[in-house]
Amino acid sequence: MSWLRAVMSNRDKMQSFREIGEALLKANTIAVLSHMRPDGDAIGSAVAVARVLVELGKEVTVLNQDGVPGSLDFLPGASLVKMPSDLHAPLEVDVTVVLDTASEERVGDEVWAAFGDRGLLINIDHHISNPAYGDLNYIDVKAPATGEIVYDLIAAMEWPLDEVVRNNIWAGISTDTGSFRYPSTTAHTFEVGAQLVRGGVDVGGISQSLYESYPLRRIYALRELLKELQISCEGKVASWKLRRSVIDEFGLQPSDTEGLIDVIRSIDSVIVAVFFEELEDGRVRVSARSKTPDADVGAVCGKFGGGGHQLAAGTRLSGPIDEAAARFLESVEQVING
Ligand SMILES: [Mn+2]
Repeated sequence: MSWLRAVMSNRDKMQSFREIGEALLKANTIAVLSHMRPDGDAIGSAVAVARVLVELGKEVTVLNQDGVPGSLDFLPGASLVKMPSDLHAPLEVDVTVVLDTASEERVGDEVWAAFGDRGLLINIDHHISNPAYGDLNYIDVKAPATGEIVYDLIAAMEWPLDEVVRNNIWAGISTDTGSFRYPSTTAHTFEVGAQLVRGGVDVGGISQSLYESYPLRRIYALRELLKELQISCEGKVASWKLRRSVIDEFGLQPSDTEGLIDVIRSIDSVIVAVFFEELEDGRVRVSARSKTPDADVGAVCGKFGGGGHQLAAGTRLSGPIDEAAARFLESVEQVING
């Protein structure tokens, strides 16, 4: 299995927190990156790392191809995150840290094109499909969020954990664990959470901003999606399609539909939930969620050139959306039927 090989080789190539920490301390200029269409963990871990490095006296540039989505711009320090178009000169740094990003491609071409010199590449992540593309790598596939790894790095180095850092790490862990609910959540996750809360985290405020502050258009999108609900494989597979017409009608932003897949994943008989989204270029973005490692959606997405974890993965397919969905669902049903 390719992901297993990737994990084995990851282990060979893994560095310690100390080695990564020392490399960061030696640098003067540092770029901090995370994946395109960023989620709470991508933004939270990038802002947390950037903030610590600023406090250590480093000159830090945080870049994201799509910038901070509106749903996350309440996070303290979110304004640190720039888009490639905000830069006026090629970026030349001693070290580039890539967080929460399974492959170099997921950073995005526009970000890489902004560099004159990216220096030493440090790759910190928790995706099982990560091939350890950095010069230095820390990949912990058991960590439920990159934010948790960032916490452990900061703790190991005894770096300052100020309010901005604490709140951003909390947001990353909270979003990637479904509010400390997913099976990837460990005792250590709660210990990290406890330390963060002890230091001071606005638990209620962040939860409200993350989970109870949706724009109305998200609910309109949900109404349209419910009309598209498709149940197959004797109730074990649920899927829906977000069509371009709906995206245009309600002016949906990519982050508006983040997490809506959980609505169909929560159906009792469902093992695998799949979300198909028609992209502007006619391609189809696929997000898949599984309730059991036996129905490995990471492997299914891998077959289609994507990646992720056993329980959460994604890929992109060529359109049209109905044909793409049929092709993908056939593979899902094969995995479920063994
Ligand atoms: Mn993550």
